[in-house]
Amino acid sequence: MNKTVMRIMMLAGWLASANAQAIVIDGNLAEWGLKQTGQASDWTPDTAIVPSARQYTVEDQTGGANTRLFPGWGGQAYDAEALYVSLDSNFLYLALVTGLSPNTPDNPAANSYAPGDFAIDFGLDGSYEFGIQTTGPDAGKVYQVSEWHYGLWDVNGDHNPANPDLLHPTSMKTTTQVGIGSLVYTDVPFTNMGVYTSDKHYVIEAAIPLSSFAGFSGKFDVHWTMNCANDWITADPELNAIPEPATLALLPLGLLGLLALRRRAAA
Ligand SMILES: [Ca+2]
Ligand SMILES: [Ca+2]
Ligand SMILES: [Ca+2]
Ligand SMILES: [Ca+2]
Repeated sequence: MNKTVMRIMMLAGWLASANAQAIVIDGNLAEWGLKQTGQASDWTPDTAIVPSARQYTVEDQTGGANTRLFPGWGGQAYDAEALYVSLDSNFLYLALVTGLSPNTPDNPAANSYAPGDFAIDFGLDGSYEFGIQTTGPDAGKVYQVSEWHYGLWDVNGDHNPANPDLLHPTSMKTTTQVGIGSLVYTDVPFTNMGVYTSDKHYVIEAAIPLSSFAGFSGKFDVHWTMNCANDWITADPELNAIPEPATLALLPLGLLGLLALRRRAAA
């Protein structure tokens, strides 16, 4: 093996390892730096994984069904508690902690609402172009979304299902699938995260290929709520450059071209 080939292989290996964060999609958030010690600091992520404060939000609340979360009620059972976003050159990683069990029935007549989907707004302009399914057999699939379902509350936070706040989409209505990631929504709760030590928490952890968002780049907003939109949570990654798939595809060709030139020069 000549030196040029060796160098290119080393470069390829470095590129691969630079992409490989230690995030495993298993519903355990220890590698994000999150803890279960009964302290407020349990919610603070590792800055190596979540480098910017804009990439995560913590809104841990507590209380029974009559506790207001804003805009709606529901207490811990409907609490959207924390959302964390991490990116490398190939994947968008999401970690959500919530009091909402994935098995919560969707039965508005009984005042029960199932989890919604992740919604992604490129350009931070209030239009959510993409969604990630969080429950059921299609969990982890990524869709371009032309219509969303919405919750029970209007822009003033008043109960008004006929005129819901469009900035807080709940689940996807009309879609075209554009990608598939991996997603785990744990159904066995844990306790002792944060200061409300007996409250039960569930986790959604996901890895979504950036190729799903072909043609879109720039700043974006990740949003999640449940089907009533009683409590919602967002994070706004600062990263400006979601690489265009074309750029990624050209990279190996560029390396091959370099190799060919070197060979010709050596001959
Ligand atoms: Ca994990
Ligand atoms: Ca909350
Ligand atoms: Ca909570
Ligand atoms: Ca948008």
